[in-house]
Amino acid sequence: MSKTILITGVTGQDGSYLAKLMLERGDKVVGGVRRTSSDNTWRLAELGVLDDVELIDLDIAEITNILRTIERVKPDEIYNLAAQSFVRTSFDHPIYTADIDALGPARFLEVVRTVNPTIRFYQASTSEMYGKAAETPQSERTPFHPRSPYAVSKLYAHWITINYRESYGLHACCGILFNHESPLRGREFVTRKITAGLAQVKYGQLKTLAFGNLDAKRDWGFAGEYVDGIRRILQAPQASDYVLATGHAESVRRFIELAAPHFGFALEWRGAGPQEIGVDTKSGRTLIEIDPSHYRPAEVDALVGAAQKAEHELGWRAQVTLPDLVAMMAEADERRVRDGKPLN
Ligand code: NAP
Ligand code: G4F
Repeated sequence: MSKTILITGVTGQDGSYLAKLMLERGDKVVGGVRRTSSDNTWRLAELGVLDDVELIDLDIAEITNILRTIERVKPDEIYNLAAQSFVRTSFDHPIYTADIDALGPARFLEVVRTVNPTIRFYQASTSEMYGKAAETPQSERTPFHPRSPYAVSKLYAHWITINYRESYGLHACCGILFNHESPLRGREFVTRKITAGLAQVKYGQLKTLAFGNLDAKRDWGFAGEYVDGIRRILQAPQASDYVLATGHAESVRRFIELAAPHFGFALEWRGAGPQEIGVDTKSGRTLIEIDPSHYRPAEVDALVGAAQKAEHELGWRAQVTLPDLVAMMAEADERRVRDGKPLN
């Protein structure tokens, strides 16, 4: 039976892929968009679903906006993907980040409890909550040690979601998702910064790229298949929380090494620390530099997830490997730059 799905953050990477998936399944998709002065629906357009999603004005900072939206839309399921999602920015805007990332979900839960407690609610939790990780790999049972205002805010959201489930019986679930990327990833995140940046260097639009900590390790998967995991989490008969991850981690350095050949570069690292550079040995040009302003006040050194619970209970497993993901992103950015299309 067709359902009505409300997705917050529908203009983001995951929101766009999830909207497409739900539409393909025959559901009605209502997407929340916050008021901005420029159009940011390019991801929905690139996936070919812009005309099929009902876009509504929804800022999760505003509880009356949430209340009226839920009363009017009458969703069967809510996927709360909206967030100030950039970890580095959260150090400069900790209070704002808490307002959106911690209190935003709390506002939703309070409205759901009041208006219609049968609505299913999904909260976008994050592997960043493990931070200075107590064990490797990280599962649903691993203790949390958040290392940024973003992660601290998301940890509040995680526990308030569980609290409303335990206190009021809401069907409220958290997906603890490890990093997932795609050609639709925002350009401030390191993977897309690498593929879009190398494309621009290749076509002479940029001279060099500057990065922070090249040795941080992340468990990178493909967003297009993680949204199916998100959907499955909310369909399980018993509300619970699940890790979604590939189970493999690589460094930022390795991601750059995998991407460089797609643009015809033969990369070699020279020097160490903030003086380290990445050189294209074919041309002798410096492609990569270190800019310490990209270092974080507190770093998350390495994350790798154990998604066995999702595999056993939901039948979900990550399939796309890191080399395939890098190739997909590199090809998309090469095409955009070569054809003079916006990188967004
Ligand atoms: P994203 O591309 O940054 O998208 C975030 C979305 O939230 C955008 O649509 C943004 O709108 C919207 N938003 C921000 N503030 C809002 C507000 N006050 N009211 C309403 N909407 C607002 O993030 P993503 O990668 O798709 O991630 C989706 C969710 O999963 C986020 O909650 C993120 O923290 C979480 N998460 C992501 C990952 C990952 O690796 N991608 C991993 C774990 C968890 P604009 O378009 O106007 O900016
Ligand atoms: O790509 P990032 O900015 O992603 P980060 O911090 O892991 O956060 C992303 O994944 C989380 C899931 O674990 C989400 F919850 C969150 O919303 C977001 O989607 O940085 C990855 C790593 C970091 O260790 C960072 O220090 O890359 C390192 N890095 C090195 N140089 C850089 C850069 N990150 C960025 N963004 N830019 C750099 O120049």
